[in-house]
Amino acid sequence: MAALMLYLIGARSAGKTSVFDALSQTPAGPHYASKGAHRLGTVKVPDARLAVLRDLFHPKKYIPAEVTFVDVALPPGAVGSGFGTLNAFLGEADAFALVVQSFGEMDGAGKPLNPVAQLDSILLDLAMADLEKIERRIEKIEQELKRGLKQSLPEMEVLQTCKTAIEAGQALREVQLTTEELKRISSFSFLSQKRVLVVANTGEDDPVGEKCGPLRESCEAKSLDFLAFCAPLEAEIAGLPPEDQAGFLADYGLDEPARIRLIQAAYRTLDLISFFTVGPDEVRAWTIRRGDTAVIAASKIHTDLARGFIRAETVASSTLIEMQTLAACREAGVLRLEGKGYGVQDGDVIEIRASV
Ligand SMILES: Nc1nc2c(ncn2[C@@H]2O[C@H](COP(=O)(O)OP(=O)(O)OP(=O)(O)O)[C@@H](O)[C@H]2O)c(=O)[nH]1
Ligand SMILES: [Mg+2]
Repeated sequence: MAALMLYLIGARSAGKTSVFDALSQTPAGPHYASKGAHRLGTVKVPDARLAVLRDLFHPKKYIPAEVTFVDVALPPGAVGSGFGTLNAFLGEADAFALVVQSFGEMDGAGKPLNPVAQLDSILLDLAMADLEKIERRIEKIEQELKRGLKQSLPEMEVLQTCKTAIEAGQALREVQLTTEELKRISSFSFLSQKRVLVVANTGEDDPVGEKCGPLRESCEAKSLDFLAFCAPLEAEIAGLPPEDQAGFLADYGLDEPARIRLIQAAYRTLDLISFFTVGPDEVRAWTIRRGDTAVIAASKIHTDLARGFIRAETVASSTLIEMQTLAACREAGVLRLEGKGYGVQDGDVIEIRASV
């Protein structure tokens, strides 16, 4: 699967670039790639289960899952005005990390800071960009209908449902659509349909976001994941040699970097889960979508494994960790033989049996 990308969005000066910098920071310096004026930071997804498996198998190679953050170079004024530009720049995102300024007194526009209003305004921008697209498409279809062309009627019905929802203040991700309906609008890449992780960029005086109550509640009401993240502090932590990090965290009353939670939350927001393959050569996490089947999982490893798929030998990583070895799992009868249609669970350890 091509790397799934979480785009950082938010109001002017909310701290998008600072969050990106903190995520890309390593003790050896920042690590990211560029795509035009956009910056792409691919980071490893910390996973305690995978780390334990590494300690059990002592593999030559250890490969965690990855997720990519994008600091989009939007033209000045793109957020809060031209919806067309938003569509052009954000359509490719798989999900959003919406950074909300939660430090200081004034926002980037020089007005008194109001994080809840800032969140609502960005969410509204996304919905309005969709509405504009929907209305334009509906007009086109109406013209077709006048000429007696009815093939787009089913699409029109879905678009009307979406339009009504947005006008009632809903995001498209909240609208219940059937698989068939979703398919009819998939090519639009609607922005308010994408999942959103809200990142409160807090001040250094509030690293855990104690002052973020109203924003937190607003996110809860909207069923959006919420996370407090102090970008400059996290950048500093990530830049320290590992042996110095614990002491630094303790000074701030933190038990682990928020960066870990942010990356894990991003992975969940993208609706991704991991399954693992283990052995003396390699302990590795593979990324699939929640609900993907065993044969899709096999295809991630190799197309031949999907083609010749016979069975997926499967055990939950928690069980393997308890029993220590695959042989012990097999003996105890907890190593299951699953077929092509098995819905892979997050943290499954899988060995594909295939005729190749
Ligand atoms: N005090 C404080 N300042 C911050 C924090 N995060 C960002 N800033 C400052 O806020 C300003 C804007 O931060 P950026 O990270 O560039 O924000 P941005 O959202 O990328 O801004 P644009 O891309 O210009 O819209 C910079 O001067 C940062 O130093 C923070 O957590 N605390
Ligand atoms: Mg920026």
